[in-house]
Order: sequence, then structure tokens, then C-alpha cells
Amino acid sequence: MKIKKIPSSEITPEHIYIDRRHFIKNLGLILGSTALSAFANKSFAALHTLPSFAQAKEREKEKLSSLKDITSYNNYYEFGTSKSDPYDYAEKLNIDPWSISIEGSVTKPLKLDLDELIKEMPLEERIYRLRCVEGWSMVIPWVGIPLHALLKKVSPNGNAKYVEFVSLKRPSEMIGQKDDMLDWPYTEGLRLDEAMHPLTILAVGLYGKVLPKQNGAPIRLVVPWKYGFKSIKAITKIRLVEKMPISTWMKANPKEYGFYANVNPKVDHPRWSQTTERRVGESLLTPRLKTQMFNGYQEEVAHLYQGMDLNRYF
Ligand SMILES: Nc1nc2c(c(=O)[nH]1)N[C@H]1C(S)=C(S)[C@@H](COP(=O)(O)O)O[C@H]1N2
Ligand SMILES: [Mo]
Repeated sequence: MKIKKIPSSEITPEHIYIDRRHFIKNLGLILGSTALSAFANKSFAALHTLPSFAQAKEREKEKLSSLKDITSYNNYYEFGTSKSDPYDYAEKLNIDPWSISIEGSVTKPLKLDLDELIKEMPLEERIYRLRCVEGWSMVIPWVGIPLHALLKKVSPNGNAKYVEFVSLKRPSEMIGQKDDMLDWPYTEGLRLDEAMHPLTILAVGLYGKVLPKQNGAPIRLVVPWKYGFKSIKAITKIRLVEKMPISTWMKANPKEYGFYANVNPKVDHPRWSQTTERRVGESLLTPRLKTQMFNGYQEEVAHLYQGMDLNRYF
């Protein structure tokens, strides 16, 4: 696979890497106490203080979305379909203990406790735009593990062509799952080369702190050149497979949601245009932004789709 150089604006230099001990300690504390887990969900102000984050902010030309917007305007149908439901209901989810298994067409299948995973894997801060298929976007400073680092550990075999991701199914704590509007658990998929691409991360934090539950704690996928629905939250299983996985949204409505879901202003959703987007948090008087091909990551990812008809493989 050809790995293109990522512009320095997308990669965190060594000196602003998250302090791992601090992060793990912080994670342990938050997982271990309900008082503090309330803090993870509700307190915005305390999270702005990490020095690594301040430096990342200076570097980034685009204004970051506020922590308040990032954590109170969410899509997470396990907790309901309105944008405020995840903020209101995700706190109930118990994420300790949490393990993640990586299985299927691999030489060394793994089942890892989340703490072990974070201790063993590289952690980086990445500022990415997240563009929802509904036409809004945010700029989010994630803390994450490059997915390729984890996949290399399990050593995919020759039958591994795609990667399937499976979310949690626990209707007792996920009130939206009492409704069968989607086929639970939420699942997603990537082609192996997309999963191995250096921009693809498993996020475990944002704004330098552990991931708030409404954003997919304790671990969620982030694929910045694809529509937001590909970035599956609360992952419990990663399966290397030979055939293209049918994701939850493809199953629900195959005419409207394809497997690739690359951000593309030239391919409209059947019911609306994809040419512009609204940045969450901006006033309604602010003109909409032009949506960029591959959400602005064209230079890094266009080669993955060379020769493909993007109208057909939407
Ligand atoms: N498990 C799960 N993951 C999910 C979703 C969901 O409903 N369930 N919604 C997706 C959609 S449509 C979007 S736009 C993003 C939103 O991520 P954010 O709330 O962190 O901004 O999460 C994606 N991941
Ligand atoms: Mo979305």
C-alpha cells in the first residue's frame, strides 16, 4: 500500500503528544468513579487547560468547535434520534470494564482491556473536520490511536480484505435500542487499505481528555474523509473479513447510504444537496461553507479511489 505524506498540519509533533501517564491516570479516575464520570459528561470548562491542546489550537488555522457544541449536538441513535438525546442519556452507559476484541482473518487474534490497549498503543492528537451526511460539520481535536498500529499487531492474513466494526448492544443502558428503527448493534466497515490509512484513528479522547460518552466512549472510529456515520462509536469488536460488510445504514436504506460514504460535494444525497455545510456553533446568518472533496483530505486519500466511479460507489 502506498502511504502518502500527511501535511504537518494534520499530525501532532512529538512535543505536543498527550502525556500518556496523565491521560491513563485521568482515564482510570474517570472510569473508576461515578462522581468523576459525571464530570466527563457535563463539565466543559475544566477540559480546556491541557497545554498540549493549547498548542494544537494555535497551529490549526480553522477555528475548533467548542467543547460545548462537540458534546451537546450529537448523532448517537442508541440514545435517541434527537441531537440532544446523547447528552441527556449517554451518561447512564457503564463503560468500565470494557474490552475490545480483534478477530477474524488474523494470525494473532486479540482481546484487550481498554487500559491495556491505551498503554500499549501510540496516542496522538489529531484535529479533524467531522462532516455529517446531514450537512453540518465540526472541527474536533481528537486523541486517538492510529488504527494501522493496532491492525499490524494482529497481523491480518491473506483473506482479510475488509474490516468490520461492531458497536455495543445493551438496551438496558441504551434507551434508543428499545426502538428497532435501526438493526442493533450498529455496525460499520472499511476496506482494509482505508483502515490502514494513516489518517484513520480510533479515538479515545478529545480536547486532551477522555472521550465523553456522547462522543462514543470509551473508543470510537474516526475516518475524517468520510461522512460522520462511518465513525462508529462504542466499539466492542473489530473483525477482519473477506467480504464487504453491510453496515447498519446500508441495511436501513441502501439507496441513500453506500459503503464508501466519502464526502463528495458532487454526489448529492437522493433527498438533498451535499455542496455546502453549516459549521455547528456558527450563527444562522453566517454563510454556509463549501463542502470539500474528501472533506479536504483529497491529497492524502484520492489515490485510494483511482479509477472508481464515485457516483456508483457512493
Ligand atoms: N454507534 C453509533 N455510532 C455512530 C452513530 C450512531 O448513531 N451510533 N452516529 C454516527 C453519525 S451519523 C455521526 S455524524 C457521528 C457523530 O459523531 P459526534 O457525535 O462525536 O460528533 O457519529 C457516528 N457514529
Ligand atoms: Mo451523521
